[in-house]
Amino acid sequence: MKCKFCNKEAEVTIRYPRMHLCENHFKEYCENRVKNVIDKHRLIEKDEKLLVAVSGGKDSLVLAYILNKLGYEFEGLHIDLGIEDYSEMCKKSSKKIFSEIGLPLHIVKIKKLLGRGIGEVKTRRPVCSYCGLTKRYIMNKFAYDNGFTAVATGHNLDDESAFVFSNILHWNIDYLSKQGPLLEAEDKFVKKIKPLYELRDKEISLYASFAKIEHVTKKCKYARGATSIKYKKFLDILEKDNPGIKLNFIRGFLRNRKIFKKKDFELRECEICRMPSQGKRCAFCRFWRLKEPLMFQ
Ligand code: Q46
Ligand code: ZN
Ligand code: ZN
Repeated sequence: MKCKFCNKEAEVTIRYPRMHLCENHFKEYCENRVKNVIDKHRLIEKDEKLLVAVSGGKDSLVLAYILNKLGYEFEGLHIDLGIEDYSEMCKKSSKKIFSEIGLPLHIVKIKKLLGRGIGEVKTRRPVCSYCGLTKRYIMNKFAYDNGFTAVATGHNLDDESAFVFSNILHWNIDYLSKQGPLLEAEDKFVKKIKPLYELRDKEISLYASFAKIEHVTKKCKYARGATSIKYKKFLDILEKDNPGIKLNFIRGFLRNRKIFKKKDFELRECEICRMPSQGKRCAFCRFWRLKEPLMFQ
């Protein structure tokens, strides 16, 4: 089978939109998809001071690689979660890609900052729940303290369709109203963007292997049993018989998202860190029992 755009043998078949592509045209197709999402949703403004959060996994490293290829200027942030050799591998892959693209990478070490790594806190709360809280808080606070105007993350089509699907299933309207490739800045919350919003998991893996992007394939030991995996598997079954269903689901959701609009919470300032909070102290300062704010300047 020949590539749709040149005479070379096709290496990849995309089922929706259906086409056969050679390696180079497949990479170009992925890069164009990212560019289209950025332009369509106006994710990156002209003078944006952009921070790209990288975990060491394929998604965020492909994101950094493609944004650099598309000519965007940015700096990276890697959060070292302190999960034994897994975190060491993640840090190594993140450093490698940033040294290859020649852009600065900041590394924040949770253990050094908070005394314990993820998984070392005695709590009834599931590890992934406080890991997520910690990552979201640090990404935003680091960006805010250092004058970044946007934070990009590597969430892809499979992550986002599973997230929307599970939240519709449970009618978590609060989560749905603000879900999408762009979350505008508000108060001390820096703008969040997801340029890989329309790229599939498999496409990103293939891109990483064609572009020879070394990334961590080992799963974090706490990932087992995450409910999002079940929803992803279910959507994969649907996609198999109905190519394009995830993309159409997520695009339809964005067109109709306003029906989930809920009144915003009144936010006040956390008495410890002065970041927006629903209560006297924000969830992050409460969980880590902080007496002083974390500062990243
Ligand atoms: S790193 Fe953290 Fe994930 Fe590990 S502890 Fe859970 S949330 S699984 S993306
Ligand atoms: Zn080709
Ligand atoms: Zn706080």
